[in-house]
Amino acid sequence: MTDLILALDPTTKTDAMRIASAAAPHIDAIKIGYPLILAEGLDIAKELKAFGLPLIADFKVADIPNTNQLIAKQVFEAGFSGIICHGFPGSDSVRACVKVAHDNEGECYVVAEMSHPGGAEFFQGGTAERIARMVIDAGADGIIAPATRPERTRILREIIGTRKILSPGVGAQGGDPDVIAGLVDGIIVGRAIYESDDPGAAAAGYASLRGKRT
Ligand code: 3DU
Repeated sequence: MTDLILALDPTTKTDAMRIASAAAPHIDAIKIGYPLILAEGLDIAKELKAFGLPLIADFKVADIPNTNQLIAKQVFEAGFSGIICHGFPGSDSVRACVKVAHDNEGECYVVAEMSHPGGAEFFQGGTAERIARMVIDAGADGIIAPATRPERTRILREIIGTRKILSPGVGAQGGDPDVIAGLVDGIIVGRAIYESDDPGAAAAGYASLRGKRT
């Protein structure tokens, strides 16, 4: 199954709720991060829970293990079902997030390689592959890998096996959903949905891709 995950990055509660409401019937999860949380506070998570969808906290947590676990506890207490952390701080930092996630029956995803052009500067050259291997050892639920570079995501799939891959970069960043959907477990789409005049129709436009991965 390939899920459609809405990256809900508008910075007002009014916009976030309007867009989430329109898109909800056509998506499988909502991902929020700093733009919305810094504008509206963590409590927005409780309101978004009303749509009955998994809620992923994209904080790209990247600190020492103790700070990571303090952050992760706040995330799951706020009602999230998943957290995204960075892998480069090391396996102990990742394990801290994984433990809190699993203690709360949630999931932890680790950024292996980023989707923007600069994402190729440091994550390539073997780093993303090492992070993906570490993710398996650390017991995390999956990785974040780029829709903008499907050839890289294909390599990471070979390493990660049946763990999940969630893939941002479709739409505004130029990633082709038809190419990536068959490779990953979830495509993450932000601006192509939330900047649309009709976010419901924009989300519905991805219907044929949901479930593409067998
Ligand atoms: O480019 P979009 O508007 O579709 O948004 C993509 C979302 O995914 C956005 O929230 C961004 O912070 C997140 N993301 C990436 O774009 C790339 C990554 O490597 C990791 C997360």
